[in-house]
Amino acid sequence: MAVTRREFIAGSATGAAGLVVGGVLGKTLSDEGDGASGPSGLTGDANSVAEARGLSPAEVVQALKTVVPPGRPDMDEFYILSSGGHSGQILVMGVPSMKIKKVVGVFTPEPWQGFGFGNESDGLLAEGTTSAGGPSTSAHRYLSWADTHHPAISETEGEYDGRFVYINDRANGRIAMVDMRDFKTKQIYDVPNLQSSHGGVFVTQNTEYAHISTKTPTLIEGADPATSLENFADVYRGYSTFLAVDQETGRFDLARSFQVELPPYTQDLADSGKLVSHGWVFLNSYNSEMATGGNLEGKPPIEVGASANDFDYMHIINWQKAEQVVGSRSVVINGMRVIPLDVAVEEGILFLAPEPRSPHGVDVSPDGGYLCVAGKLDPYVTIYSFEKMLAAIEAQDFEKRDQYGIPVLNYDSVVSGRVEVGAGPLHTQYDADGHGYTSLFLESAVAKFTLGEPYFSGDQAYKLVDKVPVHYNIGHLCTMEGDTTKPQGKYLIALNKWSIDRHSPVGTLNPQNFQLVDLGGEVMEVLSDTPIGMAEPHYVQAIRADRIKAWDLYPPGTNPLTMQPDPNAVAQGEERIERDGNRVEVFMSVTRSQFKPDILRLNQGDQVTLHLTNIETTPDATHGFAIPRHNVSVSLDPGEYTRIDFVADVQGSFAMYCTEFCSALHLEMQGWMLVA
Ligand code: K7E
Ligand code: CUA
Repeated sequence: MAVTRREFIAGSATGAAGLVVGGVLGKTLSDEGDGASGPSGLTGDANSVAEARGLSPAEVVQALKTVVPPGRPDMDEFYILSSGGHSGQILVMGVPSMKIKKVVGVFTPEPWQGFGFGNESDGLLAEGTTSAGGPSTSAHRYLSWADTHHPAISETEGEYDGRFVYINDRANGRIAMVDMRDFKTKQIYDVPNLQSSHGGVFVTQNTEYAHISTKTPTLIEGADPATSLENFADVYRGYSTFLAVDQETGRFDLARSFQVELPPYTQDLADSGKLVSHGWVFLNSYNSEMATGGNLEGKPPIEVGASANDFDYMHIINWQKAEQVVGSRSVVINGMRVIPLDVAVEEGILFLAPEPRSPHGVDVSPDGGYLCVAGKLDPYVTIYSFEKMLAAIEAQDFEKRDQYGIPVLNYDSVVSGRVEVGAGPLHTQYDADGHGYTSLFLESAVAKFTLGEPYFSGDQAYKLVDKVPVHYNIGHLCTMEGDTTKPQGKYLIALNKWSIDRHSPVGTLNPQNFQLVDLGGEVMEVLSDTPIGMAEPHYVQAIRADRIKAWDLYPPGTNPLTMQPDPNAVAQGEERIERDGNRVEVFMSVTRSQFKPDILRLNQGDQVTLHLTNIETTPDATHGFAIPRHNVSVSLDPGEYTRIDFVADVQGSFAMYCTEFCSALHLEMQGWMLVA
């Protein structure tokens, strides 16, 4: 029998996120029944509004759990940093509101941030294109798109510390670093020996390293591409890359970085050990068959070939050991120190463990003791024990060696439990109480299960305890800080690939659908749907809002690329134009509501450098700077310095202007560039 809305308000609804709604709400709402009305045309108290909008009691509770009222930003307890998929960017959103706070330009030009339109970010994008694999073959000067997949927030003791975030480019084997003080990209690194990368991105427990590995194996230097697929096992290799992190700047210290050579099994998702498993990393692979396709050449397609064996291999890498031997036993390939496969085996750096065929996620539990592997084609989550792995390694409990001589640990010796969760399991995250949450792609659901000791024992361990449907085709999921040593529980976000009927129609390309799921109650409950209208996000990490220490102003004259005052920045009164032959340097200040100088007199062919400094000291007093027909659009936050280089090769009069509506006289914030 349906509960009327009035009964709901008077009665009591309990729910999750630890909220109890009932008497108090009923009283407050009734007491406020003063007939206030707004432009929506809705009048009366909360009961009447709920009734007029046709909201069920459950929907009212869902809304109350997620609403962030005007002026109460602190009610978003968490930030999520989401990959922007093939937009190449990062999305920043609030939880539980699920409102988008920012799109961060990472690998793709982002005009509103002036990213890739004439300021130094152009250089950043170009630098991220040429260090490996040769220059871009596209018409652009640089690769101007990417497929961002896996963000990795920096960690201290296995907890997010809110300093940096790393993210990979699935398409081109690159990795970027974003500084969380200003949420801007500082470095893009085109990783040598990686043509593409997928799920192998994470940081080690204290951000000693940012890790990125190959997806599709790379053709080794000098091998003939034409015959390479016939000799696949010999001429292709995977690489596990450890990029040492400079703790001050978050940048990669390439002199201390290295790779471990891997067999060409198509390494996929990966995770870092933590606490008891600190010092180790774990990578799945899904094509130990080394199938290469050829469906028009009379061979099975890759999807069939890669699923022939019952088992694939988890790669178990001891990076602390690798760190010790890299100085003496590595070779340099394309500028990167590489520990060859045979050395990795000899030194006890690399082991394999069988895993049910075509695995997807491998996710380390908060205590570091378990690894949950989800099987894609297998309805189970297979739970490995790190302790058992160590014991098997020590006892040389190997079932065989693979064709490259890598020891394969005995499956039965390292698996501690299996849980049947449902169809198409992909990724697992955790709460603080020993539960795993696994996304079920084929079933469009999230399954919740229990881990073993020390969390659950006897019958209670390795049990499916709850399941909630999601809409639809979930890929990753994310519990709050759920891949760290300190999961926060509370909410889960389902990253759904399909949305069909969940949003108003916007044409034939549907948005992805983020669903917020409440973890606070007896059973999981979906609270909201959020369309992501700009990309297909893959992984998301959720960090407690109070861990973010973002700046609201730059110190005067800061160059965001260095985060230091730039020698070419100006203070008020230092504005000038310096000419030396056809070299022209302009030192311009930018403030409400003028550019100074506001007239640039140039000769055709002049080589021009504009040094722009926003001299504002008021938060949010951002200005833009655009030159028509020159593809120049920069954004200058208060205190920010940037630089633009170009050749004034077109005669004419060009009206420069500010692109941010910064003041009442914003339209007057303009100037002239005269090229004669
Ligand atoms: Cu499963 Cu790129 Cu992490 Cu997508 S990957 S789902
Ligand atoms: Cu500055 Cu508009």
